[in-house]
Formats: sequence, C-alpha cells, structure tokens
Amino acid sequence: MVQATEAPTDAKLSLSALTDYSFPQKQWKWYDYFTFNIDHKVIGIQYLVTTFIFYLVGGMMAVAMRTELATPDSDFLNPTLYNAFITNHGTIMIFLWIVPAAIGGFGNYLVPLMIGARDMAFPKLNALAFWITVPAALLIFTSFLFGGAQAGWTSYPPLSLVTSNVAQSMWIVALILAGTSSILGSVNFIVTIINMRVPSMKWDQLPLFCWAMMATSLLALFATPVLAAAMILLLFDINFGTSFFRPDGGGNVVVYQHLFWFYSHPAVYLMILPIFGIMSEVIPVHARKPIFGYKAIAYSSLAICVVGLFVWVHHMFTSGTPPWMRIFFTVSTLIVAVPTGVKIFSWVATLWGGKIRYTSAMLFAISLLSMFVFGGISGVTLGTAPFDIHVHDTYYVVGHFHYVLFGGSVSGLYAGIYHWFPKITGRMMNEPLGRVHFLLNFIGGNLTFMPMHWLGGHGMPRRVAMYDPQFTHGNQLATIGAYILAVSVLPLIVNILWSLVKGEKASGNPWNAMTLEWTTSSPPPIENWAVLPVITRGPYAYGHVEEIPPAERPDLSDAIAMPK
Ligand code: HEM
Ligand SMILES: [Cu+2]
Repeated sequence: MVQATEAPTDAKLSLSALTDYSFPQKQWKWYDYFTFNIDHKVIGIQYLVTTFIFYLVGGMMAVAMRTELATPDSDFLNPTLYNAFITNHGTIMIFLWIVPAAIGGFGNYLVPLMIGARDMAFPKLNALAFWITVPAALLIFTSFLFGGAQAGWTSYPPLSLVTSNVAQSMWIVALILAGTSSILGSVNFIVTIINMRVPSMKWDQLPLFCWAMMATSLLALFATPVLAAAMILLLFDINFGTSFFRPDGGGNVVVYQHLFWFYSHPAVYLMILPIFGIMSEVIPVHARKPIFGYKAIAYSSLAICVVGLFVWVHHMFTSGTPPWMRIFFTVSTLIVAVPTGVKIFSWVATLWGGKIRYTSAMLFAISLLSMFVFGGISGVTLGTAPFDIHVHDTYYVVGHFHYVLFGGSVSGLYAGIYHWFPKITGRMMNEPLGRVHFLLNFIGGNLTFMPMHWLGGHGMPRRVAMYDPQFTHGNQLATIGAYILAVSVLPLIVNILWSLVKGEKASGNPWNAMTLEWTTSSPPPIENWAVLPVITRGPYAYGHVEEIPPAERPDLSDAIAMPK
C-alpha cells in the first residue's frame, strides 16, 4: 500500500479555498507512460489512451460493415470477412473499449482522487491488470491472420466449434485475459473504496461515481469467473476433444448459453454503471445544483447489481425455455428497469431549475439521457417474452443495444473526457469544437440506429452481409449515419491533440466543482496532495456560496450539507 506522507492531515477544506491542497511537485515524464508504472493516474491514462485507439479500430470495422450493407448484395467484404468483422467489432467495443475505458480508465484515475487516497490499495496488481489487456488486444488483432473469429461476440457452439479454430481459440484466450484483468481490477476497487477513504469521509459523503464503481466491481467479481469457466470449456471442446457443448458428442449447447449470459447480461451493467457514475458527477457540476436523491442513486446502483444477476434468460427466450422461466425472467427484467428509472428521474430533477451551463460535457450528458432512455424502453419491450420471440435476432435488437451502448455508454465516456480532460492534462478543451463533435455525434447516432428498429420490425435478420432489396432504403440511411459518426470523431481527436499543446491552462478547479479531485492541482502531482484533505461537507453542496466573492464567503467548513 502507498503510505501517506508525514505531512499533517488536519487542514480544513473550506469552500473558499478549494485548491488549498495543490502543491508544485514532480510530474511523470512522457516515457513513464510506457512502463509498468504503479501510479493509478498513469494506469488510468494508459487505459484511456489505448482503449480509445482500440475504439477507432472497432469503429473502422463498423464503417466497413455499413459500407457492405449500403447495397443488398455482398460486394464489398466477402461474407467470411464480414462475419469476422461483426464478431471482432462487438468484442473490441465491449471488452477493449467500453469496459476497460470506463472501469480501468476513469475508475483508476478518479477513485483514489475522489476519496482522498494517494493510490489504489494494490498498485502493482493494478498495473498488472492493465498490462494483461495488451496481449488480449494483440491476440484479437493477430487472429485476423487466421481468418478472425466468426461466430459472433456470443460465440455460441456449435458454430464456434466449426469456424476458424485457431482464430476462435485466440479469441477465447483474449477474453480470459480481459476477464482476469477485470477480476483483479474489481478486488482493487472494492478494497480501495472500503479501506482507503480519508478517515473523515463518511459513506454518505462518498461521490456517486465511487458508489457506482463499488456496485460495478461487486458485479464483475460475481459474474466474470462464470465467463472464464464457459470459455475454458469451449477451448477444450475446440482443441482437446471434449464434448461439454458439442452436440454430436452428447454435449449441451444451451448450457453454454446459460453460462455465457450469466456473465454477459451483468456485463451490460459493467458497461453502464460506471457511466451512470460519470453522469452523477457531470450533471450537478454543470447544472450548479446539489444532486437530487443522493441516496436513491447510490442504492439503486446496488439494486441493479443484485437484480441484474437474475435476468440473463431474457437472451434465451427462443432457446426452448420452459414457460415458467419465460415468466420469471420477463418479470425480473422489468423489475430491473425500476432502479434505472430512479436514476433517470434523479438526474432530470437535478437539471430542473438548475443554472445549466451548456458545456460539451453537459451536452453529452443530455444526449445520454435522451438516447439511453430510448434504448432502455426498447429494452423493456425486448424483455417481454411474447414480443422478443418475434424480433429475436433481428435488427430491432441491434437498434436497441446500440442506443444503450453507443447512445448511453459512449456518450457518457465522451462527457467524462470533456469534464476531466482539464484535470488530467492541465489544459482546457476547445468548447466550440466540442459542440461540433456533439452535433455530428447526435445526428449520426440517431440516423444510424433509429432505422434499425424499423428494419428489424419488418423482419431483417441481424448478422447478415446480404439482405432482401426491400430493406435497401433503411440500410442506406443507416450507412449515411455511420459515415457521419466516422467524421464526428475527427473534431474530438483534433480537439484532444490541439488542447494538449495549445489549450488554455486549467486551474485546479476550472468548473468550480466540489468533489475532492478538484482540490488538487491540474494535473495532480504524483502523490496527489501535499496534505490529505479533511471532509467537512457532502460532494454536491452547490448553490450556496459559489456566486459570492471569496472574501465574503461564510465559513462552511463545519457544515455537512448533504442533499436529503
Ligand atoms: C445498459 C445497458 C445495456 C446494454 C449495454 C445492452 C446490451 C445488449 C446487447 C449487446 C444485446 C445483444 C445480445 C445479442 O447479441 O443477442 C442486448 C440484447 C437484449 N437486451 Fe440489452 N442492453 C442494455 C440494457 C437493457 C435493458 C435495460 C433491457 C431491459 C430492460 C435489456 C434487454 C435486452 C434483451 C431482452 C435482449 C435480448 C434480445 C434478443 O436476443 O432477442 N437490455 N442488449
Ligand atoms: Cu440481458
């Protein structure tokens, strides 16, 4: 564990002196970011940068697929390569972008800073968790030399037993590595949040992002080992002549589906809970209001974590599930929408009557609200067995999960980038360019994924390179949307690179935020603070003093202003 320095820890954190704990100190050099560095901030940045590059690779595959789908015939990619692209696009987006960027990237960078710790509880384990994602990515990329895995990101047997064995095995090992990284990370977050908070921080003063990371980590810890088990059994079936899932050897394919979805439904929460955490930080700061329903938001993350473990069969309504199972899992799926709704209402109530600043971070948070709610509602329709049976494996499902994954998780990651970039780099981003990015993203996202609901509802199956000509127009709209999305990342990339060099210098707390990461300098020094901060109020006590000039501010250092 990283020890606190000998500096005194009795300084009071008063609102008039939010940056009191900053001090000039050594920073890491550029080459430190290429080493087995154990600083949580370096590891967070390593995750954010590498996963963003993986995102671009996954995005290029998507553009290639949408180009193929611009016409009904298979004339751009050959169908085998098309299958490899769907499989690896999905895999990269989930396992190499959203999960590691949200948990590994923002989680590592922010959690210690938000709880007043100098690092994570197990810094070396943390570095190990990052570095095993690198061979995972290399395996995925090099598997294309062997044709690439082609059985979809779900890799159901028997298809996964008969397509491209070498590439499929590489894919499996990559997932086991990514899963191991996720388990190591979870243990670290749980111990860190429980044990490493500054002593003065009570549970109800814990920032909501940390609550979200706690729920995420518990969920990852329960669910991920099951994925590893499924993957190892599948690897044996492919390479060592076993028949756990091989039908002609007496194996059972439905068992694979249970094991896979027992992990992979919770995985959708691994992809959205940390993002919900980002929302709960970004919205109050830019709406200048205390968060509405702090406890409701914190506990609903835990509720999602528990109920989310009991809904997985909604992915298997068409796999011969008996009626009682369909009823049970329809009901549990609808129940999980309740704690999610609680969060949505709390964010809307926080916005309500706020002094909203339409910063790029806030724009992406609002875009998340609208697109995630849309995807959540189509999710409720899918969770209802009688409806799901009709649209299962159609483009309706693809429309649904892109609204939650792209409109939800990716918007949230973007909001996080615009919000914490000044903290991480010490430079402000360019706001007008951010708005261009937001507009292109919002228009492109809806144009790409909205027509898919219509296509699926009219019977277009998913995972196909060729389709019936009656579906041409809807597909062309989606393809145009995808090109807009491809262009939309350019302003973001230009903004990041330009701001890194030329951006206006950021103060310790450019947004006037109240969580602890803003009390140190931007970027924070290696040890985070000279003296550990002392907490005297909740993390969202907005609207009381900020408009009063510092000299006239009342001394709130003893007030604990928690929203009730
Ligand atoms: C927050 C994040 C969510 C993410 C990331 C997500 C992601 C996904 C993904 C990747 C699939 C595709 C499965 C496949 O390949 O067959 C899917 C399908 C499905 N989702 Fe979601 N989902 C989310 C939320 C929800 C919600 C809130 C519900 C319901 C309340 C829901 C219900 C379903 C159902 C029932 C299916 C299965 C459809 C079928 O196979 O016919 N999802 N989701
Ligand atoms: Cu699910």
